[in-house]
Amino acid sequence: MLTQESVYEVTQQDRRFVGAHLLVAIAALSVGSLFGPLQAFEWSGLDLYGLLEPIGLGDYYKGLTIHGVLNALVWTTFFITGFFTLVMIAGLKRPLRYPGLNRAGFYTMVVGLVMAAIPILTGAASVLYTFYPPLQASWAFYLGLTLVVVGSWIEGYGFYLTMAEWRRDNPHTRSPFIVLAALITMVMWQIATLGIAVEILTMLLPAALGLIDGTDPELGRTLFWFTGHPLVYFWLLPAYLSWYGMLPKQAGGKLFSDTLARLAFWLFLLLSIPVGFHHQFADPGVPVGWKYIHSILTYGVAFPSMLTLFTVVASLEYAARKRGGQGLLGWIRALPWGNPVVSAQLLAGILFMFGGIGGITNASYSVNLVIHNTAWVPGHFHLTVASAVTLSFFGISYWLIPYVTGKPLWKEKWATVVNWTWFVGMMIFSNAMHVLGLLGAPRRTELGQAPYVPDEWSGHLFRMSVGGAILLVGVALFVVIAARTAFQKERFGPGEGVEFPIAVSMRDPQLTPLWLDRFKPWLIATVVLIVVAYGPQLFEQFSNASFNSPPISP
Ligand code: HAS
Ligand code: CU
Repeated sequence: MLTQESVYEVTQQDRRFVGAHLLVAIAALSVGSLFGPLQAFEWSGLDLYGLLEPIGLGDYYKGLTIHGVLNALVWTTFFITGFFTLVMIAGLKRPLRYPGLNRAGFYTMVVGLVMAAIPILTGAASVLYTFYPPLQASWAFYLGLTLVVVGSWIEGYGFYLTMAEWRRDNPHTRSPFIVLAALITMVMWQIATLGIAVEILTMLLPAALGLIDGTDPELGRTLFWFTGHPLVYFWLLPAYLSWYGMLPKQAGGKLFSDTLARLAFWLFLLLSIPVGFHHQFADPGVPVGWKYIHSILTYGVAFPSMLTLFTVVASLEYAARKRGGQGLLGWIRALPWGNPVVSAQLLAGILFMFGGIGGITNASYSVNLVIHNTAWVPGHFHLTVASAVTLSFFGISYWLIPYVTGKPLWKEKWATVVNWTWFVGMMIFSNAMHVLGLLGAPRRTELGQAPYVPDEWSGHLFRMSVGGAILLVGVALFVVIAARTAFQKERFGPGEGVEFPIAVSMRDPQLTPLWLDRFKPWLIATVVLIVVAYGPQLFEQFSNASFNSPPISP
């Protein structure tokens, strides 16, 4: 039966709206990525910051802030909200319920970005992407970040209202997996960001405006990591959405289990937030019992990633065997490696296996004390946010940009080169950083001129800068491909174009249990678990809060 819904065509206006998100995201990535290699070079003794002195960008911490904020926060948030907008429209086969609301959300994010960028560029916010108090930035930085978050909330409300209307029209149908995945991610994000909302509104902004004399660094860190850990799943889950809901189709197969895919996303809603103390194992102000509880829960939140490893690899194996692949592992060669959309996600997944092992290592209280605040940690997060997430987003871009612009991907072969360049560069870079961390090299430090650098480090420091240089080549090529694709004259001819990829599940999703398609039980459990795992400590830290740490403006 051909209903009106099944022939819904995404409008030009919606495509342009999604494209606007991608434009900001990729612009942020291209500026932010310039500052990454500069740090790697500085560490290996080649200080290029001097060259940037005349344009006011010669400061290490300013550069590190630009890199962290633009790459970790802006590239991701704008890409994700844009990608999800299309997932909602194409997944539900209907327009947004209130497009004006989503536009208001997007413009709020843009205003916030500009507001935060000015103090960063003028050196009034060199406080890194974690902006730990008592470091003090300009009020505009905090207000700008707040607006970016509020804008993303507004876009989320637009998604919920669109879903509510679909649900009214389809009371007995299971929601499409990709739509459910996007909504769970947004709900998780909206609960998670309450932490930094409270931190900024009660402490950082009033201190920046001179309304209070100081901050409470311990409470600040607790509130930050309430948001900071789930933030990493806000980045990861859109990549998982693609690995489960799109990659099997792109690889020529089907999703192995719709049920397991949904279960993984619900477990992320449940477990992403009450684990933040694993970033504070070394903080004296948090009692050890609470650290222990969060450590156990961290092993819990690794579980849905293991489910993902199983389900996605099973889907890929099915696809590969359908394409004639054989053998215990030989089938891997039969995957469509020549398709850059696919190879980006496969390579991202392989890098994430190492990133995941590192994460599980970090989560151990005793091992964490060895690697905390060392180069190991940036080694870990470059395998996760800069690989699993960023390389997957590259792969998604290779079909998404053609989809929204109506123009074919510029030089498809070069996109494959980008993927392998990123993979090789990241292998070298992250391995060097992990080793340096084990040798005791501190993170967030200018090492180039440090008197204590032992000779033992120098080979790894050199490898790190070689990896960084390779990564710079990779990202530059990606930006060129994205820009040439979007701004070329050539368009798809009649009958050509990109299809919106939706993987079919091996089993009819209608057979998936209803409790895996309803928010209520999961939301209740999520709130209860947060109250149990965070409530007493938050109460305690608020009761004992003393805003007497004088602000330090770097
Ligand atoms: Fe982490 C620190 C623990 C995952 C990001 N993490 C960080 C920081 C960042 C970050 C940014 O417990 C530093 C923050 C700062 O500035 O201080 N992390 C974990 C654990 C996981 C984990 C247990 N992290 C991530 C992800 C991130 C991310 C994801 C970003 C997106 N992390 C920690 C801890 C710290 C930490 C401590 C504090 C360290 C300290 O002391 O400061 C887990 O979620 C990981 C589970 C993952 C797996 C891997 C499953 C593998 C899959 C691959 C499938 C393969 C495919 C390819 C599809 C178990 C799913 C197949 C290909 C073929 C060819 C067949
Ligand atoms: Cu974490």
